[in-house]
Amino acid sequence: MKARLLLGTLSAAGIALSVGQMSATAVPGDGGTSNFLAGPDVIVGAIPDVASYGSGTVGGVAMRAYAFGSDSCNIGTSQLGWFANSANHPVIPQNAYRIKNGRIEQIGMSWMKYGFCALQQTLCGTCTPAGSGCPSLLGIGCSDPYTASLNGTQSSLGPRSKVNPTTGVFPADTGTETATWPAVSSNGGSMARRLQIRQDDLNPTLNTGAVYLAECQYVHPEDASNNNDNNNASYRLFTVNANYGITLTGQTFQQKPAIYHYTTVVPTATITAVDAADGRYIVACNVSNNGNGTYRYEYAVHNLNSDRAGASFSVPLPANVTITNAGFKDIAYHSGEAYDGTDWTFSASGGQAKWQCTQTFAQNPRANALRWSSLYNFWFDASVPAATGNGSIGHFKVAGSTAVSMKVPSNPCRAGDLDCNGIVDGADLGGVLAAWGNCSAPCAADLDGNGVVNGADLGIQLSQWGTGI
Ligand SMILES: [Ca+2]
Ligand SMILES: [Ca+2]
Ligand SMILES: [Ca+2]
Ligand SMILES: [Ca+2]
Repeated sequence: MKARLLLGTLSAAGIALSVGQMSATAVPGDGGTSNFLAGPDVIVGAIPDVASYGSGTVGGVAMRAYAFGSDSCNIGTSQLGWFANSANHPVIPQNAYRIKNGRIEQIGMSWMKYGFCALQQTLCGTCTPAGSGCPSLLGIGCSDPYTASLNGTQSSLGPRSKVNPTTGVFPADTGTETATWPAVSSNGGSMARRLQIRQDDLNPTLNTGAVYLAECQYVHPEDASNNNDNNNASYRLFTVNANYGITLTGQTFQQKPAIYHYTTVVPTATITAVDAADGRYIVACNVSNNGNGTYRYEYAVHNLNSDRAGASFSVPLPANVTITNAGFKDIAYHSGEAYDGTDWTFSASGGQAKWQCTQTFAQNPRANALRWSSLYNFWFDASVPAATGNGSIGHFKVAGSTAVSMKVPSNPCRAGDLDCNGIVDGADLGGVLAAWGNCSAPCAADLDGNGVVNGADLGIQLSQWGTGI
């Protein structure tokens, strides 16, 4: 279990400024999610460039492969290990997301780049070098660049399943270890291990108005053991041209994953960071009026670094709320990463709408859990507008769940609807008339709560007559 010291948005921004992150391609800020900076603390300072590896067919689907560069910084107070072919260096996954039609979804993921030695540069301000050349430590305040071509080098990309994202522990990438990884040649060729995105998810004619986001994350055992691992993802916007060329645009948003950009594009959305016992989830939610008596509920759940992972997502559901058009979207692992991809099932009963992984950890440790550095979508239409309530992320590797404050369907039972069926009608009127006169609490018909059922209560009820809302 981790104890985390959370800083407010203002103080976190102040720290970012103090370490000089106002460079040309970097802006400070983490939405208040960063930790105290004692010990080594690696972040992604910038996502400077992109490499393209053409197209291929994976599982019968036209796919494109890319890699993003990543400049990391040690903004902590001690040096960070960067020993090649050991268990003490960063591992670096990349992701791509798209915000379109009110939804943010993950459209791509890569394997993890295994780090090796660190240059001692100054992207994030004053650097105290850990040595000359490319030593096996990243000095305090120093930065280390990995170009896109390095992050796209297939031989130094390993499976995500090899790391515990909570502790940052992974096996050393010795020759013996890397020989166990699924081979490039039989798992996608030039597409293998790299950031794969479906061609249709990028095609400009199919994605008018889409906003695209590149994300890089560093995982490191020393950063994690010092509880500095909630600021390890950064993102940057990109555009796509008709030839599937990618251009990075604007500044790198440091120390927060791409899901934080959702509210920029969808201003009515809310974002909530919640810490499970072993790691952090970020939940985005937006509710919009469909204009036909129903409301669209959109949820995106991002697992930043929980090894226990998510096995279900549930939303409380008051009686008499009608749910339609429920949906789910995950992201496919690839290149021989041995995770199942079966979509979660949906049910609406027993007071909750719930999506659930089809297998438990005991049944299949490789089942389709919501694992670290990935984002799944959940949505439905409901017959009522939103209220604030608690959703729940059920855990995969252990029992239990984590509550999330978010928008949920409101209770349709309003004043005068004595039988709470969503409509005020003669049945409810009968209830008020039957209770006419003195009425001691609890008395459902005493709508203004003054101890007597009379014309005032009747007036309230008549004002609510019909289906309301
Ligand atoms: Ca960190
Ligand atoms: Ca799936
Ligand atoms: Ca009623
Ligand atoms: Ca009354």
